[in-house]
Amino acid sequence: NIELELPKSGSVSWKSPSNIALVKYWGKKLNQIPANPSISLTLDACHTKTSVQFQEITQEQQNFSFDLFFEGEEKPAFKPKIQTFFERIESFVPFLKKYHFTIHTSNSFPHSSGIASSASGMAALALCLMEIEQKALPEMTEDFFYRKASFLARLGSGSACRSIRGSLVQWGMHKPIPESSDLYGITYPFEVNEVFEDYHDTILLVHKGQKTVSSTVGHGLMEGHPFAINRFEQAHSNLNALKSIFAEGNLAEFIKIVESEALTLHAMMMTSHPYFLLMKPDTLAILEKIWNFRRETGLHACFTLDAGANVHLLYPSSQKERTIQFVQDELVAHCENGHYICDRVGNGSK
Ligand code: 2P0
Repeated sequence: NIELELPKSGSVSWKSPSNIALVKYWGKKLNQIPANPSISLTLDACHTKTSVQFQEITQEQQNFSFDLFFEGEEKPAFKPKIQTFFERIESFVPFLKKYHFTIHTSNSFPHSSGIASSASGMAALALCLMEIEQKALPEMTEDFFYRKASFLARLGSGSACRSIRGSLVQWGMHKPIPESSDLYGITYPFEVNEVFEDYHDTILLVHKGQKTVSSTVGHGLMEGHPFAINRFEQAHSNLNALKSIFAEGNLAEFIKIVESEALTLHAMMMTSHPYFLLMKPDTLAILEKIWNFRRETGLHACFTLDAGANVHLLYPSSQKERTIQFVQDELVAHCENGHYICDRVGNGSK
């Protein structure tokens, strides 16, 4: 209930990366509470840049006041998502109705490349709002700043709470990690072998169009799903198993968990009611080729999948040359217009 001393106007901007989950968030409860814990690698090249100009409005209006520009153009179609976000966070951001906001946002990855911008976009917007709050409360700690940014981002899009900081982020209550929370992401608190510090993710763009079923709908279909309880338990046990794998840099065991998580995510989609399928024939062809490549070379390339047809090819930086050669020789043919994006683990938002 403190009266904040806020500036009349100003401008803030943040750049937030995308992230790729190793243990997947799939299923949620009310208020963006995840049904199971997840963990992700923060990316670097795939990011959203957002700037927010704020101008005090004299009369408090009935509704939120904002304009939204995406890559320079006004985008009314994107406004409802921001409107919903503002409604969800209103009670935590008391100045939200005191300003008119002009939001400019752009992505480093091509629009409709099949790479979701909700994680990076909501993270960047949440950080912009936190920076405005910080102007009124300059004594807030860095820890509080980032934790609340993650908390707000979660209310925009669940996975966005993992896009605030790097490089391995865990979200969702998990007993062996006492500091873990359903409300925000935390930097993974246990030992992480240096091999993961510069892990690479080459994103193979199999299908750039709109998905047939949104993630939000997919999450909803986990309610009453015949395999839900087992799946949620499995996420906990995979997170447990990853502890020594991260510490030791045991890539063979890492691959088993990461690929199984990706396939389980899609198995959940295929066995929900109604059932649906987001992989394409080229997705499966790529997975087969990755398995062959690994068998033939003994290298550690593995895949993971998001809620879509694109494939994330993960590998240690020391194996980059040979793996990129493989991508060019064998996988590019399965990508729409031959497109793929070379990304790697990053340090979080700036
Ligand atoms: C994840 N995904 O852990 C999982 C795996 C996609 C596949 O979180 O409804 O956009 O906004 O909370 O975060 C995508 O779902 O869903 C997602 P909402 P979100 O990354």
